[in-house]
Amino acid sequence: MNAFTPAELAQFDRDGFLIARGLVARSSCEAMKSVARRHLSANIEPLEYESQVRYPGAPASFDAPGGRTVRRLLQAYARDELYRHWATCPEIVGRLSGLLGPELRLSQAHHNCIMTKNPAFSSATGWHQDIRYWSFEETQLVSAWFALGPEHEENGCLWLVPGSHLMELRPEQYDGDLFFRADVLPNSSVLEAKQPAELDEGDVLFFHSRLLHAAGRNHTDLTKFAAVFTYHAAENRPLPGSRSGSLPEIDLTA
Ligand SMILES: O=C(O)CCC(=O)C(=O)O
Repeated sequence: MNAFTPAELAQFDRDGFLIARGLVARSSCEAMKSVARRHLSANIEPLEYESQVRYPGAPASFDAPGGRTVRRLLQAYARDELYRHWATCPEIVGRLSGLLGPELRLSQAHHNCIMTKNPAFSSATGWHQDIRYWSFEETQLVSAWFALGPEHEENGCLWLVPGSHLMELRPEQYDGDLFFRADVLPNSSVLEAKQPAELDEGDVLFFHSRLLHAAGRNHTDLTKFAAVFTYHAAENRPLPGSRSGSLPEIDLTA
């Protein structure tokens, strides 16, 4: 069944995320990673480098140590049929319809990438809510994070604060780059509830665009790969003239 149960939908409403275990077959994960490795070795643009992410501790320039390490293969939807297939397949769209309604759109402007976390160099991602960087009429968007291999603390998995998508957070709780400050009260007590999103190959994490999340560095010998796509209801339109509205949306209405 390509749908969340009523209990799972209630869990998403409460926690702001859900993990669908084993949704993608191992062979498909391996095929998606092969495409990513091919695009990495051929340097197929558009790419985002560690020196461009502006995360705390990221290299300041291309020529700084780690500066030329690829962090994201951007525009995944346009890169390969395999990515298009998984971004729009019934297993994903059916579940998203329960969260966002039947008239779905995939945003090509946000996420829509293969996240790569390189063992030789990777910066940590600070606490943030994706919606603070995006411009839509409403804050109701959901991202699907496909683990293309195991994700755990050692290789830099995501950390989540359950229920934070429902919190009213004030502008002064963020720094100038819109990261949620971890070092000040009351933020530090909000972050006490954090938990790692440990995933196995083929698991898909669905999370709300207001959910506070962060991620660590990769301390293992293997690159970590994840495919990530963002969705919203057709009626929740990107604001004209914003980055969110800068690329055509993909209509997934059944
Ligand atoms: O670096 C990571 O693994 C997390 C990235 C992330 O949270 C984001 O792009 O919103």
